[in-house]
Amino acid sequence: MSGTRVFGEPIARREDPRLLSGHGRYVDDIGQGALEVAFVRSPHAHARIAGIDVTDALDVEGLAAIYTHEDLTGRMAEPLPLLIPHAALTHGRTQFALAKDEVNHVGEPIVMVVARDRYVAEDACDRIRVEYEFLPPVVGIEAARAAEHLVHDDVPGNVAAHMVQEVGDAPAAIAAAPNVVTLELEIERSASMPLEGKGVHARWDADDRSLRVYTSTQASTSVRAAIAAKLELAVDRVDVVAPDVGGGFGVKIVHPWPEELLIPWTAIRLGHEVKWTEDRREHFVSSAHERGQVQRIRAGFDDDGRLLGFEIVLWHDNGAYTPYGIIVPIVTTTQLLGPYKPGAYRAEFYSLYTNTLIVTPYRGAGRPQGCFAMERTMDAIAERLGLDRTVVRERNFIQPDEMPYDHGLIFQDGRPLIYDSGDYPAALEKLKKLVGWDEFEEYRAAARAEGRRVGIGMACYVEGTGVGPYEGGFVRVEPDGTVVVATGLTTQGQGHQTVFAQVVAEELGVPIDRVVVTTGDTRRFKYAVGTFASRAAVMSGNAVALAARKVREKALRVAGEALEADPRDLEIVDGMVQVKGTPGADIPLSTVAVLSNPLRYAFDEEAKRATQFSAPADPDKPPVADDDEPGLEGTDYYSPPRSTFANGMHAAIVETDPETAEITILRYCVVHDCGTLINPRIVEGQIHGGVAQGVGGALYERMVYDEAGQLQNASFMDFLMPYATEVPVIETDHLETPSPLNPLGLKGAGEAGVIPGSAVLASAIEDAEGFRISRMPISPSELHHLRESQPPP
Ligand code: MCN
Repeated sequence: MSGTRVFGEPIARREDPRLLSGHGRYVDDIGQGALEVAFVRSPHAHARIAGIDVTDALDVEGLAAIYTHEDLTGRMAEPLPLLIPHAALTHGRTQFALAKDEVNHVGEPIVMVVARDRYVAEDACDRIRVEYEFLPPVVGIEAARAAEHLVHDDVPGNVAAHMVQEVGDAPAAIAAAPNVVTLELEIERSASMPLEGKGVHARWDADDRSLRVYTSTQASTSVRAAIAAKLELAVDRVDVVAPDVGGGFGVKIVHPWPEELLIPWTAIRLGHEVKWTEDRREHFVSSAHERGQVQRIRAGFDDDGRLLGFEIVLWHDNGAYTPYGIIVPIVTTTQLLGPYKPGAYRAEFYSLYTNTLIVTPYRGAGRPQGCFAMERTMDAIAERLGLDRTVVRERNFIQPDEMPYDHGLIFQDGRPLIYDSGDYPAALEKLKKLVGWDEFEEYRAAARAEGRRVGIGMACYVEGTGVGPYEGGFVRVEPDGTVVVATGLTTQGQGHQTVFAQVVAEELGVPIDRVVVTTGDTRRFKYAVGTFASRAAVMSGNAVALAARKVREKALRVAGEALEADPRDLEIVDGMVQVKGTPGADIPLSTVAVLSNPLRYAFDEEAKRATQFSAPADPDKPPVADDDEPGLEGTDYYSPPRSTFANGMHAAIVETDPETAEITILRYCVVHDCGTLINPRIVEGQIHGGVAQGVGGALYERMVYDEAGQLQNASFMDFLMPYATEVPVIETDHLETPSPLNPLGLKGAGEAGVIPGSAVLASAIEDAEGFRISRMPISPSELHHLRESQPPP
């Protein structure tokens, strides 16, 4: 597409032809001559390592090296860093890159084998004997709470963190309320399944003493900092590149993974390229999970359904270690408030160790659990008072004229929890219209007459997006007219090559097909935070816009000198800098780039001809000020005052089979507000992907551990994900309330679709069945058992 009006247009993703035709370049496509790594990982959930015997593996042909914890030196021998410390995390624990004395979950790496290829490495792994002394495993929240056994000897009660946040006196408000509901809820442990697992490739240049690492990550700059620190190298000597990344969904945030340190460490040691590619079973047992939470809620409300006090205690399963701190339960307890005023509020959580895989934020990151808590409560209040579920919600909404709305709590980023903007009543109206809420009873009656069981449900959410501290953007106009854009955060399928090009094309007034975007490459942009928490649009979107504005300003100044015009009289249209209202008085932006580069000008006859009319004194010297910095380029950073809060509402109509209890989604409607839209098509794609994961989390996906801590469904044969056939057609409507916090008015969109999945489907199934749904996911057989356990009417 050409033309310069591209911001806000639903243009197709520019990266797709390349990716969809198999021309993506992933870590495993890099370094075909590299040595390859396989790991001996713990087959036990909890054990002491009594000995490791590698003798039988040593004569495997093609073996390059075998390493255990004893071989690790310097800071590599220390535990991995704890990324987000928090005062409430009194007992944070991280693992060693290779287990030292003890293993705490199935899949924990113990021995690293490097060989000619992966086959040889795996064969050698098979010959290594690890002697274990078994310890009792702690599996699941109940066992962790009972604390009959401990995951870490020095962590009493298995409690990594205990935290309370409150505003007002919720217990007193609830005690005084005329109506109270209590709920016991559970969301099971699950995980994201990116098409591409993790992968790392490292090359050490001994002459240059520099390291180049390719890794499938969401945060290449963090990986770079971690490698430099752990391997005791100057940051300047390390480059980390995230090439094409086949999905991340949060699981690739943790930096560094053991493998992200071990592969570069080995490459330096062996003086050879080394790589490792995670296989699917490794992804199941040694990447990261999330979701698992048990919640107890009490809510007090008046006779109109308005909340007077809300109290939640939750137990969060954080797995064996806490590399990512307690971010997930903090997100749950600060974002479950949704679009509502809760009255007095008290949230308390326990983050518990179990002998299962670690937890890192998975798309939604604690919000699906929070949304489930609040939205189940809203439905329970409606049921208790015999009110329509939309009416109860509406009565509790924060109103548009109450924005900005300060909850009096501290958000996950340590700043006050203040909603910046949103119009929840308008969104609800749109949703009711879209799904036909008011006509549903008619539809239900007709369905009932045919012996069908149908239900409608809804759920709302508010999502803090665009967390800081900063993100940067670089923009340069090349002498051939190409506009090079770089930002340091990474891309895993969000369409950043398209949206950042849209932003810059719009700001600079150039055709979008002249704009080329690079992300996630520390060679191109050094300082960045990463792609998570739906922050790229807000952070890098605004950063590249600010950088482009700098470039535009300079372009107008330089062109003004060349055209002998006041920059204020100039505009850039379709790549031409022109004097407003004076046809013919123009100069291509590419020529302005040449003028900004005196050396290049000296060799550019065309540029000289183009600027002849300004009669330069020296024909080899561009007609621009001597003291201007060379180059038509600019760098800028965007740092938000605080997070911006996107919001949305989903409604679903389901049918449950009266005999088989099969659950079918008949309709799925979304109203979403992420402020100004850069690209509505991409946002809808993001919502669709999120809804698919929300449907998965509500009806299919869970991690099934047995009592010994063995993951029973660690393959795609047993871990059920929705196919396209199970994902409903998603009907979407947008509302755009721009954020007042950033120049482009953006809020994030990347996680929205997944957040209300369990809440909305529980609401709809409950409506179809007439009894409370308290635990998700729910399968047909579980629904059947629930039916059987209901008291007779
Ligand atoms: N966008 C827009 N207008 C807005 C807001 C967003 O056009 N007002 C566009 C953005 O420019 C971007 C996309 O929508 O192209 C998502 O934007 P944003 O909300 O900023 O989210 P991020 O780009 O930071 O992506 C992170 C987010 C998260 S946290 C997870 S998890 C997730 C997700 O994105 N993982 C994904 N979407 C994913 N999509 C794919 N294909 N793969 C993943 O791993």
